[in-house]
Amino acid sequence: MNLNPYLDIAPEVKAALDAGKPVVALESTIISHGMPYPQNVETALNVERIIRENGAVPATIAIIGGRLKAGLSEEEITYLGKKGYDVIKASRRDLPVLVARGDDGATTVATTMIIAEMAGIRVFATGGIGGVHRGAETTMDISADLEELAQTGVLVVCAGAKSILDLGLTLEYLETKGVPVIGYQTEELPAFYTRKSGFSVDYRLDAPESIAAAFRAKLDMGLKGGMLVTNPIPEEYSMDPEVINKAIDDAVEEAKRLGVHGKQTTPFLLAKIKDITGGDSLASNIRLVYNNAELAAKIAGNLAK
Ligand code: PSU
Ligand code: MN
Repeated sequence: MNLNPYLDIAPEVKAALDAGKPVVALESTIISHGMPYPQNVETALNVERIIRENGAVPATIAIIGGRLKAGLSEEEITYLGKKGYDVIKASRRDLPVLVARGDDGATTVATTMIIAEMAGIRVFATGGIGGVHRGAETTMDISADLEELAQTGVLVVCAGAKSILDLGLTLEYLETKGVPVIGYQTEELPAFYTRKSGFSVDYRLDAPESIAAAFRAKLDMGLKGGMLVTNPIPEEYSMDPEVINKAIDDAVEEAKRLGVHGKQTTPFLLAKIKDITGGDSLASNIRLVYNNAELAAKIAGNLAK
């Protein structure tokens, strides 16, 4: 099973996969670049606990000392959380050099999907994916996450897309690439901090079983690529749309003014939004990740049946 010479699957994860038990992959850029220390480490460990409570085995993914890791220890998660921005944010294009020079890397959605697939893990929970940025018609800033969803067979549970992205263009891109966008108990694409965006998902599915069945069909047909499941933030943790949209607009404006670009854009915007909202956005972000972990574990449980 573990055929890739660069891949280390943690013993617990390997045992679960060999036994056909449910496993849920988790990314590490959300730890190093998505949240500040110590909330990042606390959240990452809680997410693992929630996945266990819902009957699956968590596999947090990262690159450590040039090794592709599927399943991290608490020490490794703490290490990445403390190192923060000093860990290289690793998307698909970063893998060759980081592995060859024995470096550490925090995996984005794209890289987590790649390593999950290598390990044989089919379900992945996160907060938000990268997408087509606002202004992409001139900057060409389109996340490699979208191309990965087009080609790698992993189901990703997220809380929709936040309006640091152009939601309309992100959906168009996913449509072109043949990626199904599923709304869990919703017809409307959730907007991360809020439950509504004004955009429609492709299909509303109301049960983890139905989502697992759709993904199973995709795998069985040999259709390349993943599936995006969008899960609205629970009402009680969602933010006032006016407050959060103003914060996002201001953050995007500031990024433009400072000339922030490339891989710095998403982490810059997340940190700025957190500052502007006085930490309220971070609290919501943490809650929606927990909510996604629970749903992903249930989907993985059904997929393993
Ligand atoms: N959105 C979030 N939190 C995150 C990210 C996105 O709400 O932590 C991270 C994820 O790791 C995602 C990456 O894969 O940012 C996208 O970066 P880019 O846009 O540079 O591809
Ligand atoms: Mn980008």
